[in-house]
Amino acid sequence: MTTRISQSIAMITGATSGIGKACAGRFAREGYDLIITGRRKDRLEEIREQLEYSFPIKVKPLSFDVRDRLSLESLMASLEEDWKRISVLVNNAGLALRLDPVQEGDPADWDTMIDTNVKGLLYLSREVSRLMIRHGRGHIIHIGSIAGREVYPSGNVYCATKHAVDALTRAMRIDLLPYGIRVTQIAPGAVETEFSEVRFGGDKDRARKVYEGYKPLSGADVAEAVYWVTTLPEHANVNDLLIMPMAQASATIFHKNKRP
Ligand code: NDP
Ligand code: 8X3
Repeated sequence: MTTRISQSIAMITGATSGIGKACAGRFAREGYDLIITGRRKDRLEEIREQLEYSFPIKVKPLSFDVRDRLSLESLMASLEEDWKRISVLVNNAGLALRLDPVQEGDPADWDTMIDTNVKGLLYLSREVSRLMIRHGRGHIIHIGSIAGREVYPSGNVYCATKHAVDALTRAMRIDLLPYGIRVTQIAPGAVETEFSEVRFGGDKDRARKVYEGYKPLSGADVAEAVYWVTTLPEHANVNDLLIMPMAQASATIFHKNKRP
């Protein structure tokens, strides 16, 4: 049976948590139907229930690992035609693992970061940009990072993946230019999500310290920027947007005192 859906569909990767989950809520508020992705099926299902209960929209959860190209391709191919009319893709799924100088780094962590943040983004962009070309419209938004502008001590491979996201944003903008597909990068500074907990292998205390003494961005702050770039007139595009907490001046310079 084909589900009847509206014309505006946003596909958001890494929607089970943090920035991606906030983006799902933000686009839902505007009446977008959503394809939400992530590996954690139970969370996707909860988010689907909650958003469909709160807003008059349809939500399709697609659970896959962005590193698994074959599953990703087959899931995308199996989407009903109506769901293939994706107008906004937010390439958000990503992670950092540990903070180690390169000589002490674990190549398995490097593989995970490169495969997720760079190759996963590419695999999905390839599939979705083809659909957007077929439908003659679209907007691809990459979640980059201040780590894609600067490097910081022991950030080596994570920073390299976000520099790659920056390069791919610019390269894809050129490739997709003839098709009227907008390509934007939103590059946040510190955002309080599960990011640091993941980076520090589940160490909640160490993760909490990253955000102590200042007010970090929230997922909702970033989602606001993501949604805003989609609202500009069709002839205008935000190529790149760096969004930081007021208390952060660069990757490593923070003004820390008591959290308001
Ligand atoms: P979270 O850890 O809260 O969310 C990360 C999301 O990515 C989860 O939904 C997770 O879903 C998904 N994900 C991770 N690996 C995979 C995978 N292999 N396959 C599919 N989905 C995956 O962190 P954030 O919300 O902070 O991170 C979102 C993006 O923002 C990342 O790209 C990150 O690099 C970037 N960023 C974060 C900043 C921050 O300070 N927090 C600052 C700048 C950029 P699941 O585990 O269910 O698969
Ligand atoms: C996440 C922010 O500064 O930890 O991209 O790299 S940072």
